[in-house]
Amino acid sequence: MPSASIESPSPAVHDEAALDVVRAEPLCAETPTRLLAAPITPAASVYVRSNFALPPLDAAHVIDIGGAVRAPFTVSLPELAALPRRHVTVTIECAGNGRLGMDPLPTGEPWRYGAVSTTTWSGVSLRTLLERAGLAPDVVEILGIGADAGPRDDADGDVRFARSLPIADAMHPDTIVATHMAGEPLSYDHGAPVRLIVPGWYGMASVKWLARLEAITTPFTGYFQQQRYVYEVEDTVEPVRRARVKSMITSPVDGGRCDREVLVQGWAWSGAGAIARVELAVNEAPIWIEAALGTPVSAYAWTPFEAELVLPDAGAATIRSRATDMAGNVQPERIQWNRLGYGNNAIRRIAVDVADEVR
Ligand SMILES: Nc1nc2c(c(=O)[nH]1)N[C@H]1C(S)=C(S)[C@@H](COP(=O)(O)O)O[C@H]1N2
Ligand SMILES: [Mo]
Repeated sequence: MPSASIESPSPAVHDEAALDVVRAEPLCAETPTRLLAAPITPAASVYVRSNFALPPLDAAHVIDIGGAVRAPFTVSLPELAALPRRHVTVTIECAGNGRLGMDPLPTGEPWRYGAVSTTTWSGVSLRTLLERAGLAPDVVEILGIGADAGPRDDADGDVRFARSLPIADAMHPDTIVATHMAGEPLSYDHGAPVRLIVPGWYGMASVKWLARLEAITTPFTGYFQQQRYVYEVEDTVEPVRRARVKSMITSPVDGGRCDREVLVQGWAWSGAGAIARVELAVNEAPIWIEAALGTPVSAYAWTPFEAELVLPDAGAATIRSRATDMAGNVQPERIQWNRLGYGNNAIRRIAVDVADEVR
C-alpha cells in the first residue's frame, strides 16, 4: 500500500545546493539553471514557492469536503491511499517566473527564470472525491483551502491560502489530490501530506497542505483570487489562470560561450494546449528560423525543441525563441506590464559570447 504518512515534518528538509534560494523563510527557491535542461527535474531541485510559514500537519490529517454538496464527508490519508491512483507528469510554472525581466520591477518575489519544473505527481482524481460528495447542480467552482495562513497587506488579521477552480477544470480526471511527487511521499515544502495538482494552470492553483475542498455557487472572491495572483492593469483585475505560452533556451546557457555553429535547445509549454511551433532569431534580425520539435514526456510536460544555427560573427550575440501553441497563442515581443508582475511570457533574449573560429 502506498505510504501517505509524513516522513519528516521538519521544514528544513531541502538540500541547499539543489535549489537557488530566492527567499529562505518561507522558502522560495528556483531550479538551478543547469538543471532546467533535464526533461524531468531532479526531485530535490523542483522549485518551491510558499507564501507563509509551513503549517503543522501530521499523518492524522483529514481533508474536509463540503459546501454545496449532497453528502459532506472527510477523507483521511489511509482512505485516500486506498482509492484508485492517478499519475500525471506536468510542467508547472509559478506565475511570477520571469518577474525580474519586467521593467519597472513589480513588487513580489524577484524570480528569474527557474520557477518552473517538470515532475510526476501521484494521487487520486479530485473528481472521485467530488462525485462521492455529490455536487449541487448550481456549483460553479471548487475552492481549495490550504492549512497555511499569514498576514495580508490590505487588512488586519491572517488569511488562509485558498484558490478556486472552475467546475470543468476541477472535474478533469487529471486534476489530482496528490500525495506523492517523483514516486516519494510529498516533502513538506511541496505540500505534505496532500495537495492539489492542476495541469495547465500556473502554480498557484495547485494548493499545498490541502485542508478543505468546498463546492461554491458563486465565483470565489478571496484574497488570493482578487488581490493576489491577478493581472492588475490600471483599473482592471483579472485572476491568473492557465499558463501562457512560453519557451526557454537551455543550451547554450545565457551568459555562456559557444561556437559559431551551435545547436540551440530548449523547452516550450502552454496551458492552452500542445506546442505548434518554436522559432529562433539571432541578434535583432527579423528572421525567424523554425526549430524541430521533439515529443514531450506527457501531454502536460514541456516540448523539447532544437535547431542548428550559424551565428554571424565572433563576439557578443543574442538568441531569441518564440513559441506558438495549438490554440494560436504566440509569445509577445513585449509583456503588458501588470502591477504584481505575473505571466511574463515575453520573448526572451539569451546572450552568448561567440568563439572566434568555426571548428
Ligand atoms: N497552501 C499553499 N499552496 C500553495 C502556495 C502557498 O503558498 N500555500 N503557493 C502556490 C504557488 S504560488 C505555487 S507557484 C505553487 C508552488 O508549488 P511548489 O512549491 O510545490 O513548487 O504552490 C501553490 N500552492
Ligand atoms: Mo506561484
